[in-house]
Amino acid sequence: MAMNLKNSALLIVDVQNDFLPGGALAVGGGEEVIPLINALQQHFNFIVATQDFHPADHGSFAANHEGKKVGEVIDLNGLPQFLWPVHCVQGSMGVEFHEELNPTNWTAIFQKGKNSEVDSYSGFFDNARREDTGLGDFLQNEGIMNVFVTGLAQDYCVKFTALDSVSLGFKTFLITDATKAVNVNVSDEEKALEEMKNAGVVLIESSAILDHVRI
Ligand code: VGL
Ligand code: ZN
Repeated sequence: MAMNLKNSALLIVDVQNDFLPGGALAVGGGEEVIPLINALQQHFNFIVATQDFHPADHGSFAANHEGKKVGEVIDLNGLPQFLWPVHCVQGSMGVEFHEELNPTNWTAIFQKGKNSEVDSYSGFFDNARREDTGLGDFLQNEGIMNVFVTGLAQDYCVKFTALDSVSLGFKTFLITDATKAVNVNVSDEEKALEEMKNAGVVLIESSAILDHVRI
């Protein structure tokens, strides 16, 4: 019998083909989070997914800046922008959620990165904090107080989603084994953990939820 965590939401960040092995921006070991996230879903009655959802002309793609390569940093409308390979383009296979990820109990999907002029790592706001996806109000209106973050990539979209979640007043948990980092630099994962911890994100392992089956 599954325990349902009251006033709690499971947030599944960007578990999309392009962030998984064979994808355009594959996160090493990314596929390992899928069975864990599916198991975790049994313990939540409120589940929300985010989806990186770029137009083909998105400003975060190196290919859209003449002479620029993946890994270079440019100024994109006033913000430093790390340049990525073309990924999660609307209408492509890469933008789709992995077929083994179970979407049957999702309450909503929040798409981000739709504005070509600004990147959007967090599921709540774009990187300039100008536009809001509506996720924060949605969770608040549903009486959610605790947010459990999982998915890809730990050092980008997961981190910024967790930090924004804290800043909006949600008690925020990172389920550390249900996320994987890109690690553009070797220590990015460690740094991201520190940053989240320092901001007030509580780090837990999936076993804390999965082994607690009393109702
Ligand atoms: C992501 C880089 C670019 C992510 C999205 O989902 O972590 N990373 N776009
Ligand atoms: Zn992206």
